[in-house]
Amino acid sequence: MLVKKYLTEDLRNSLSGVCSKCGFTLDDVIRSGLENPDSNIGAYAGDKDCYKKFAPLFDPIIEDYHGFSTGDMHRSDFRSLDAAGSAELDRDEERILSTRIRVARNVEEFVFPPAISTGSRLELERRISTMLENFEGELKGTYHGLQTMTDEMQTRLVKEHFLFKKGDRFLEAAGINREWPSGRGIFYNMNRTFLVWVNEEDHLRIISMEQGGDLVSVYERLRQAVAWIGEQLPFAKDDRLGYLSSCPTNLGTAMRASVHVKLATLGQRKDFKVLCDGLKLSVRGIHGEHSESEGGVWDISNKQRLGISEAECIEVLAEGVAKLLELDERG
Ligand code: ADP
Ligand code: CIR
Repeated sequence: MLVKKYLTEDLRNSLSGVCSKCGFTLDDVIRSGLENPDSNIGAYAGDKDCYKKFAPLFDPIIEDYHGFSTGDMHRSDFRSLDAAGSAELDRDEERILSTRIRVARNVEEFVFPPAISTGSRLELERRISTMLENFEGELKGTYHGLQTMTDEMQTRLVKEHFLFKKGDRFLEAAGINREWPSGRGIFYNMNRTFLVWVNEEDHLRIISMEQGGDLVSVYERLRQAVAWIGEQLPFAKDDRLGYLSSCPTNLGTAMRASVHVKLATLGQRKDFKVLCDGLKLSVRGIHGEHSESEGGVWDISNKQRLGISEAECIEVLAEGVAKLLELDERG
């Protein structure tokens, strides 16, 4: 756990008594790690100010996870992708089953989910859902609040990879699940290729996904939707750290581009995760974070989100997955 690695006794003493603008203390920041000793990171920010006030803890964590040091500046470059460029993936749908790209966003004028009040969460839900329901064309869709959704529908949406799961213990300990399910929900278009999670780990998780391995198509849909949403709801952003998220792993581009890929042979190797780490890729199971693989299918995504551009996140994924497929074939 990175909190354990970097929170020395001296640092703990120097940060005790420190409080962010929203009232977050060191105990609040590290509660998830304390309650879940198997955490990878163990820290969450209650607001933008946490990344400043608790920088002596966040900075080494950020450097360890993203390879981004205190002298570095993040530059977003959510430019269009060239279909003939290095973002092309194998189109064999037997191997690349589906592609999903999401970005996390928080709205500038509200504190982050670990610290948000009940009233503000509801106000935000109202503003976001009203805004989303103005989408036209391919992105046109409907907002479904969790509170009025049947259990059957919720279970089905989770199983089909569209909706977040209930009761994540890491988020629970961070205070993110308070008053669940009030103020949470999901927006999606008719084809379920464009989705927005509202008030889960971040105010917004903006998602584009589809079957197969067409990274460019998924990326372009997301790029347009994010630009449109950002015009209406200014996002929390920092000159050095880029877009700000509750969890330090999502800073910068806040982008996780993933494929569900079948690696029947390679996935069984003991050094599979180490090999992926070397390719700057993260490995998750078939139902997302903290889940297992099924039938040799893995969720492979870019690990680094900060200090590289959006386009580079996609290139890292495309190159890494091509390498994994090649190694899998060799057996
Ligand atoms: P996040 O990506 O927002 O960090 P998770 O790892 O929990 O969150 O994943 C959320 C959901 O998205 C899960 O149901 C997961 O299976 C699904 N998912 C992720 N990548 C893909 C993909 N490439 N194809 C289909 N579903 C995916
Ligand atoms: C943890 O610390 O493990 C959780 N809070 C999730 C952190 C982000 N996910 C990850 O590194 N795989």
